[in-house]
Amino acid sequence: MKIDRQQKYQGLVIALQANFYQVLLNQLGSYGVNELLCTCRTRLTQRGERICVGDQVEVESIDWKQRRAVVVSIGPRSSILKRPMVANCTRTLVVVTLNEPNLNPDQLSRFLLTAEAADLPIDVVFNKSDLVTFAIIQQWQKRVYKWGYASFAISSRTGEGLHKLRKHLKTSSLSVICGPSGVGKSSLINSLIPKLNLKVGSVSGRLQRGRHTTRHVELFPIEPNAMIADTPGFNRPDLPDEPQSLGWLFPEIRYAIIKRSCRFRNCLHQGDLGCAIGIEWDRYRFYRQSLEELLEFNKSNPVSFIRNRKGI
Ligand SMILES: Nc1nc2c(ncn2[C@@H]2O[C@H](COP(=O)(O)OP(=O)(O)O)[C@@H](O)[C@H]2O)c(=O)[nH]1
Ligand SMILES: [Mg+2]
Ligand SMILES: [Zn+2]
Repeated sequence: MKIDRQQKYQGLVIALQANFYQVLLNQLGSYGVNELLCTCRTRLTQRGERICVGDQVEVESIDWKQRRAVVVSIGPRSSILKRPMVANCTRTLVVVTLNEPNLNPDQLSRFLLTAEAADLPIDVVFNKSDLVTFAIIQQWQKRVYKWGYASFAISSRTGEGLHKLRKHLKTSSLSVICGPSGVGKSSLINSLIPKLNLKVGSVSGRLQRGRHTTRHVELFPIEPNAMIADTPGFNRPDLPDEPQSLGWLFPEIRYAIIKRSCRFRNCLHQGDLGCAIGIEWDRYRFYRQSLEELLEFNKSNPVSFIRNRKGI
């Protein structure tokens, strides 16, 4: 089989596994092929470039019969979400449940911080609405609204609330679904794209932690120009690197500072005199705890602190 070495195609990385990249071509190739399994030109990895799901890439050395090719360059990125690692996402949905598993507000906040660090629009999704009363959901929706987030109450089992969510997602080119395991992320994608039939796991045992069924990040189309990313669940996202910039990841702090700034520019918002934020807000305890964790970590890892400060 002759391989055309010159022909170049552009596409979107929709999945990666080990050293292979699944690339969805922006236009159909020979024999109607639209997906290629690719390796990556060694020069790219030598330069330290890392291909992520969501990257726009250029491929060549295409073997249309075997559906294989080689990635030769990566396009510029508009955003990067660190964990799950996804490039060019335009929205994050943090999915949680109030029951099976129970909601842990601090865990939800850690997911929100990761999404904030990527500077993306964020929504909270309360799944499994079939398992709790409307009043309880409403209470939580009001609470996260005060934190600064819009939310959706849905059930991927009964279909409740899905229509509104689908409409919302169609306006975004790449939405990433993240959240703890077992909350129904894969089930949600299955209900949004019924022909998909992704594997779902059941919530296991007394600990009510989900079994990790989804092992890789993968993109699926809701519409031709609106992709959605299923991601493996993980239960404790890392905090961002810098204590100084932690506050900026809380909408409550951002909004307060826009109205009136703190007396000192390097204020860490711990309720000191001259701080414009104060301590009378719902997530203050979580904020303080996260700040202390970061300060403690940086004290015991001075090298990583220096590295973080340089943005390496
Ligand atoms: N009652 C109820 N169960 C759900 C709903 N969505 C998902 N589940 C169940 O929750 C479990 C975990 O689902 P899965 O999609 O694998 O969660 P993931 O780990 O977040 O991807 C499975 O047993 C699903 O059947 C829902 O809306 N209501
Ligand atoms: Mg899953
Ligand atoms: Zn302050």
